[in-house]
Amino acid sequence: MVVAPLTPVRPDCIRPIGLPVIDLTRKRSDVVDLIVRASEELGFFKVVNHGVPRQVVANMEAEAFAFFSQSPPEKIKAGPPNPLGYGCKNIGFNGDTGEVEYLLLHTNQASINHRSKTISKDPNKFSCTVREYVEAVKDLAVEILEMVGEGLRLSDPKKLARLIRDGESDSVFRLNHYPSLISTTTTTTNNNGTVDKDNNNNSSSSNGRDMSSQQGWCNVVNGGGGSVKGVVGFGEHSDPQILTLLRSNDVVGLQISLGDGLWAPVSPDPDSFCVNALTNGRFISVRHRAMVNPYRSRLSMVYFGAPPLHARIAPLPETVTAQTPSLYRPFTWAEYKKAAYSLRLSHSRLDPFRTV
Ligand code: GA4
Repeated sequence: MVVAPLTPVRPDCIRPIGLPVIDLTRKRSDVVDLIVRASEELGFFKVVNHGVPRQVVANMEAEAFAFFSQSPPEKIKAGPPNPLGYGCKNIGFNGDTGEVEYLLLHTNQASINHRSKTISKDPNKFSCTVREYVEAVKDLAVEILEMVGEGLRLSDPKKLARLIRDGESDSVFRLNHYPSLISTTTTTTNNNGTVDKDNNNNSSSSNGRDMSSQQGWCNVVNGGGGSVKGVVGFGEHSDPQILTLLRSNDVVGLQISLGDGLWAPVSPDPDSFCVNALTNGRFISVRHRAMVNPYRSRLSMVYFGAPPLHARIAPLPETVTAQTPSLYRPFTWAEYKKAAYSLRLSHSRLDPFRTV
């Protein structure tokens, strides 16, 4: 079933802005202040000097590219995405689509070991690489959440971090591959197992379609100020989890929403991580999307830090005041996740739990 996009993409909607970049080797109290400010003002920031070893990142990237460069029948062995597994073009269960292929894994080690058997010809190497990467980014997520706890002056500043450190945490790890549109023959497989082939020849409409009339296409302003066609790889959404850490190769594509249909491009920096987090409306859970780069394939590796399924989620008492009353009723992570999967990508997932 093909469902029309909920939000039509408006033309010429790109506004470059300076995004906060936080050096984690600075004085801790400064870092805490910067994290709080960025989370309140934008709901998004980058971290550098984060301590995740370059080699760990490089190994993960190599495994990811090795997986995505396989033939469609090989990749399909790791699917279908229910929601874990290999997916192509279909996102979630409610008709969202995008020009992306992905691997979605649970961060639980037993699950990684099990999945690796259908993902790689060397499952031990793949699962070790994922384990090292996930452990390193989880440590970074814990460090950031501890600082969020300090910045929010929580009576127990480590409370948030403990939710994702928990052995039963429902955190997931996602590898997104956005094949380029031009100069190579891009062969992707949709979830029905059929093969889509695009023989690109240096023209953004080389496949004979009028791209501007296609779902998800819009005009974007390129670096030189001219207008080029853009295609959405992963549509506008906010992440349901507590904290997201995204690292991409040096290919532009990620954009964050500034509201009113304006989008700020995030410059790619393979040495940094992009971060977003949320709390009772005090911090913004930034809406974002990923565009396909016409010329180069983009790869993002995304860690989503989540609590255990049974964990009760309620606004932190410290964020609830007479002026800022509780916006949401308490719920378990399992309830929230179920609601999230019943909605479209662009829907507001917290709405079913709103009190005011
Ligand atoms: C967005 C964040 C994560 O990528 C994800 C996504 C999930 C999926 O791709 O299966 C969802 C999406 C994400 C939010 C709403 C639902 C669920 C697709 C979708 C339409 C893995 C997650 O946890 O939520």
